[in-house]
Amino acid sequence: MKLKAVLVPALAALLSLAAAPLAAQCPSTGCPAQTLGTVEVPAEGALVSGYVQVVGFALDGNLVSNVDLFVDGTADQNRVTAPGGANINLPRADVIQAFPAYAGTAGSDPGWQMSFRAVNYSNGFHTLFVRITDVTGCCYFLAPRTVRIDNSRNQPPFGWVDFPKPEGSVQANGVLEVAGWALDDRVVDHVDVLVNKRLERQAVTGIYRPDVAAAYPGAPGALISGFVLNLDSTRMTNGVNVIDVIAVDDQGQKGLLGTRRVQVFNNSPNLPPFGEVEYPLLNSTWFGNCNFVYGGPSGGDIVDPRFVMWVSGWALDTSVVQERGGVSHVIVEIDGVTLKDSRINCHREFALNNRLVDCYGFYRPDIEILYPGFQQAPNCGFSFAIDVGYLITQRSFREGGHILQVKAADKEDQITLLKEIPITFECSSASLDPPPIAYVDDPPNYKMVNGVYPVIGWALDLDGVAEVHVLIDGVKQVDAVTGIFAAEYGLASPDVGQIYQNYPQSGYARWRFYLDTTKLSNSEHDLLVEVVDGRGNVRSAGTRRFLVDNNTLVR
Ligand SMILES: [Ca+2]
Ligand SMILES: [Ca+2]
Ligand SMILES: [Ca+2]
Repeated sequence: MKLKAVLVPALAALLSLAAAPLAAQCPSTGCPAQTLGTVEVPAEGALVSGYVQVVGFALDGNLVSNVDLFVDGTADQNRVTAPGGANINLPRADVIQAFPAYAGTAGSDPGWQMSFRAVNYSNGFHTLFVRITDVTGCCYFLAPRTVRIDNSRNQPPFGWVDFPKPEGSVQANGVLEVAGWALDDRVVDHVDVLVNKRLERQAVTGIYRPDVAAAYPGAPGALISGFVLNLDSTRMTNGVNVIDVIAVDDQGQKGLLGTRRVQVFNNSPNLPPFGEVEYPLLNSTWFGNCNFVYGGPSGGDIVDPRFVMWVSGWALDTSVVQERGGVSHVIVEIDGVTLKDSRINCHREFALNNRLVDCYGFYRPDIEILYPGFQQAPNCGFSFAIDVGYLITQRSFREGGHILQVKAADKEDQITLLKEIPITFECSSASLDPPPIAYVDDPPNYKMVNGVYPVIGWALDLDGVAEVHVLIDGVKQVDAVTGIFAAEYGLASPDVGQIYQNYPQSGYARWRFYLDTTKLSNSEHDLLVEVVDGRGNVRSAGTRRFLVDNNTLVR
């Protein structure tokens, strides 16, 4: 916590720093008499280059609406922040602890953060002025800060380690996620993750970070500045392990992004599997042909191959006793009744061109990238084919609501419920409107999103897809880029086309929707995909849960 270190002296000097009355353009009457705040970073007289982070806090009791940075003067032409350029209203529990009178006021999240490019200024001393404006229009400047710019320096890469959080302990399933972002004045070449001062691996870089892009508007790489690496913590010793994350630029210049001391506590002899059910979405409708004459070509449970519904995802396992770990099988249940067990049901399905179905162990190189070194990666995918017409006509499941459960078991028979998915069964022949099927590729389930986020997915309907709508918590959303209440539809989807060959548009079923998450609260939300089909039927095609956090730059 870089900020905590500078805060103590800053607070001591604070009362003498507050509110220099420079603000000619702000109203002077009816404004709070007392204002507090300071520029915490950079320090007075600091030598800076590249992207210069400017960080601090401000309190006047009202909600802050704008924080602006000026260099070498307070006139409009000295202003360097773009409108909305500063990240504001960041929680700062440490500040409120020091000034408890402001707890519960509208301005009780007093942190702010922004940046400017040193290369826009000459070498030598420059003065930074920070103007705080609150929602009532009152404004004031914080005490100015002098820095020395040296543009001949190659700035070391900088950034932040979001996970593990400071003072964190590792989850019981043995996965230690290391994630954050890194930027450089030139280019970040790679990000090294060290465990106990020894290089463990390079992280996967290029992860989408619109929040970082918002805070560094002049940095071309900021939008894809994220990195992630998942480590198998069972390979670490129990007790405190030190994680260092170091970014390296193209000149070999290194920057320490953060150090985390994590308590690894894998005391159970065997840890249960973990993973994700990627398909279907929550609250999907599964439909089948209930008029088909039973007795499919293979005599199996796929009767009408045009109406196959899929359950897919991945599962991995860790184990303290290495040789006994590993996922043994994956089980699909409806309402607690076992439907499929990959150990028993994995087979080549004649009705689906001899495709392997109901199996665990599919190749998932994308998961191996995120979980390198885990046993069974990359062969950790599962996929089950389900014919709802068969279930309704032959297995006595009723039309209507059911609960789908997907479980993974390891070789020691430790079983994890990966996910529970409410699902509706329907006979497509009973209604003249076969329901749409859809998916959200990004964000994945429970991902933290922020800024203007491009939501990507696909949608199909046997009647054709006319429009795809995105609803958040039941409210239809407008695309932040196009201004239209519908997603852009018709992008290439060769992967979908392969699986759903009998659907119209299946090779061009992908959609994209720019969701402005800054208008949503920082909490959990439901993203519902609604499809208008070629005959004008409007139906929901499933829900994705995700988390909005537009304050992820909080230090
Ligand atoms: Ca550099
Ligand atoms: Ca295990
Ligand atoms: Ca339809």
